[in-house]
Amino acid sequence: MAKLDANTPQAIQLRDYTPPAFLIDKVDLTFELDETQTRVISRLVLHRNPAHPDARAALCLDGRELELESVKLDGEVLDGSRYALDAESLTIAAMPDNAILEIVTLIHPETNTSLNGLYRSGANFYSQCEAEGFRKITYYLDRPDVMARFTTTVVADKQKWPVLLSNGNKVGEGQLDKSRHWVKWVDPFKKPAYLFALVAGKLSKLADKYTTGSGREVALEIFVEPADLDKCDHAMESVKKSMRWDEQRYGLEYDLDTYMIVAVGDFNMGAMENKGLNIFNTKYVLARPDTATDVDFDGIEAVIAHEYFHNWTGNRVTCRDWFQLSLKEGLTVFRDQEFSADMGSASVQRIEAVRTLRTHQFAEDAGPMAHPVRPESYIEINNFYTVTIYEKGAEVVRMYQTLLGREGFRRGMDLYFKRHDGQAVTCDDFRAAMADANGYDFSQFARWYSQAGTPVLSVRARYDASAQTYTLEVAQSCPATPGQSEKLPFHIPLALGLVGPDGADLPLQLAGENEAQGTQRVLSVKEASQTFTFVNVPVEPVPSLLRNFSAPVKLDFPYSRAQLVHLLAHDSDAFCRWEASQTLMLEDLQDLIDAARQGQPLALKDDFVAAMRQVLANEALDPALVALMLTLPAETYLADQQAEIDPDAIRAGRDAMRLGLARALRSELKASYLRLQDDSAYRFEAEAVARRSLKNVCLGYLTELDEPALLELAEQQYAKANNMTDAQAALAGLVNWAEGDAVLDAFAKKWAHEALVMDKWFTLQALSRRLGNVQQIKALMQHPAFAITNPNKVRSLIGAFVHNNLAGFHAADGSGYSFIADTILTIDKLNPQVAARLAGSFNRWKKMEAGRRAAMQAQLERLAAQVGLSRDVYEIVSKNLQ
Ligand code: B3K
Ligand code: ZN
Repeated sequence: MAKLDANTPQAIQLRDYTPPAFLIDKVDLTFELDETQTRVISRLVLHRNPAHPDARAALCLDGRELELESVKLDGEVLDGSRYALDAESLTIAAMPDNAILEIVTLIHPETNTSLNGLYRSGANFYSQCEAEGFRKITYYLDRPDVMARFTTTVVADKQKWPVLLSNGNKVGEGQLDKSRHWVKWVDPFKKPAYLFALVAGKLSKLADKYTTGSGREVALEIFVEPADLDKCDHAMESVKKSMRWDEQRYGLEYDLDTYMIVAVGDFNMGAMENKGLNIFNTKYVLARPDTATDVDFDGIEAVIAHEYFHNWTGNRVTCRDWFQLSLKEGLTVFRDQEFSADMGSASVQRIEAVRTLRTHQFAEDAGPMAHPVRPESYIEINNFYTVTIYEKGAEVVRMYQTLLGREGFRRGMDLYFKRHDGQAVTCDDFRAAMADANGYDFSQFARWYSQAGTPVLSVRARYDASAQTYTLEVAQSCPATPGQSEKLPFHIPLALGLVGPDGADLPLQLAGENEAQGTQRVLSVKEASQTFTFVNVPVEPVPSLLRNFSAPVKLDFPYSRAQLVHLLAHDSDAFCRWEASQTLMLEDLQDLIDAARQGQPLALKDDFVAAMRQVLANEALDPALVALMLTLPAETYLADQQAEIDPDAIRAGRDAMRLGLARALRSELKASYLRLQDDSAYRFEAEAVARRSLKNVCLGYLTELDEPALLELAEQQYAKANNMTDAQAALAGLVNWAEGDAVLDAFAKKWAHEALVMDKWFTLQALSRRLGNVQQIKALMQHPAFAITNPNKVRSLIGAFVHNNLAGFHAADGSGYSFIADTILTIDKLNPQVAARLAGSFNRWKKMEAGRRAAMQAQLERLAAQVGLSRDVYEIVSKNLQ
């Protein structure tokens, strides 16, 4: 492991938070853009912060990779003796209480491969400042609790960069000399530097309008490369739906005259909520039926909504410090989930969110990077844009709503905005608003923010036929996580119903209540163990627990198979119905995995096959729900259920279940597949999406069977598909067979010039049983469509392989590990954020069987010994080795 020396990156601690020594009222920026260098002139109006403990503190501005040209304090040029400069800061010791500081720096966006700060993509300029990218543009107090009013003037060659954009409203433009023009932007809202944005280039625009509830007209503009202008309609519709929804649900209106979205192909994440000028990965803007799948259309709608919703939850009210990241991210994910639930099927949306949480966040919470929703320390903040901050954070916000009801939650939101508009605040401030608006005690609830790990909720039931009582004994515990060995009880909302023998919910009356109150209740579980007794229960029910997944916990209840089959058939809660199918499936999968490990024959159980047959035959069910019930958990999720991971046994067990179901249900699958055919034009509507999803799940099973006639079904579907959903699904079934090669070639020829479609082509191969191996991945990295500098390409090929192809990545010869370590080292030099995400592929190493564990450890130690590792990769590697 790396030695601790002066160069070892140090952790930042929440407990060290101090208010800034200075506050900035106004920022005037001028950018002179050019091919070989960009000059940034910054004029700051600042004053001493009375809240800072030291009234004579120095001004210490953040800055990295900047060339300083000059500093002027109140009009006077400072010579080098008046300030101190190092690799990360510019410090002025002798500062008046009020000052105007003018700083000129030179930067080099053209060589900036980190895609953080100002950078070039193609011939255009784009920026990304969250979390700490603004310090790569100019010296500044680059922290979210410093909120200032920004004015930005951009000067550039008019031919090369005709479109010049920044935050806020455009207030002027003109010609500077023969070749150069300028545009000036004013953002009337104060904001932290992480929300600053600048875009310059040759871009085409899709324009539209939106009238807010109060009658103000907002110009909507989406900027893309000219070739992509025909793929923006869905994004534009999504913007309008989001605006309408936020007005109706939360009474929140947009606040500037223009709302702009820019799409760029080189981008580190999904999108960024810069004030008035959102910058998006092309993946979350561009869609045409023939280039994008239903999943893509859905993702675009959700991410557009997410970034738009940030305008209030993130921008108008922002975070005091980066430990509070979930204040804006958890809340905004919750808001986009609720929006998506209203746009399509709420239960399908909920099940998908739970699946993501379990597959990715539960894994994170059980590994070396486990951290609370409000972390206590970090080395590199970019490593903390995690499923815990986002998805578990959203579950925490959802629990307020589950406990308070929708109206109570809205009262809390209203108070939050009333108190904190224009401020940088903490998760505790949000919790206080929820509590105060409702007179509700959320003090114990605070532990959801401070304790990491996934709680286990154990429930045991007792029916007393003579007393007609049904008693639930509920106990909770939470495993140790790094730095937290002991956990205190959480405040857990447990939503439940009791399902009678006829399948109907029974009325619920708790002991001590005069009469029954509804058929579904939310119990507040607060103790380590607690008992709830229902009275007047005439028959023994089957408990339907954790309805709609009311808390991010693991439920432990000793259901019999017959009880699960009963819930699967009758539960009025769609989530619990799906959950029953998953529990049955998981039990049998585990048996298959164990059998595979012991070299025993792999056979499915009859009652399980019968239950799946009934699900498939039930035409009254939403086809999307049927599709979800027939979908197996991911290999990685299965891995996380094992005491020790044997990737080959998991692959063998999971494949056996797919093949077994395909064989047993061959005729039903084929009949459903044929019944769900739809030759009409593509529409992105819940019903059509649901039918396609079930149809393609059926095709997936059918192509497990190595029968020419069934593979032909997939070939025909590919040939006549009028949309990418069907084309991709057909190809996914074919890539596991030699028949797939011709189709893969045809696909690559057809889509060579559509970057996002080629990403799908890479992923299909990375996940294929037949092609997903190191040798093939290395060969694909030489393909002309691949680029190691492009995050989408790295994610779709290498990321898909190491994160989602368990058996391929963990090949017994260790080739996956040396390959990924080499790749991390190469990419770390270019883009540390992307490299660190790949390093996460080591997070399961301690749970692997001995041979792989040793091979992974060797590669981790090799990485740790490297000189000049970024702090991003260093943090992941060192925490893995702890
Ligand atoms: N707030 C951005 C994420 C920034 C990531 C910085 N490494 C996107 C979002 O959550 O909306
Ligand atoms: Zn966000």
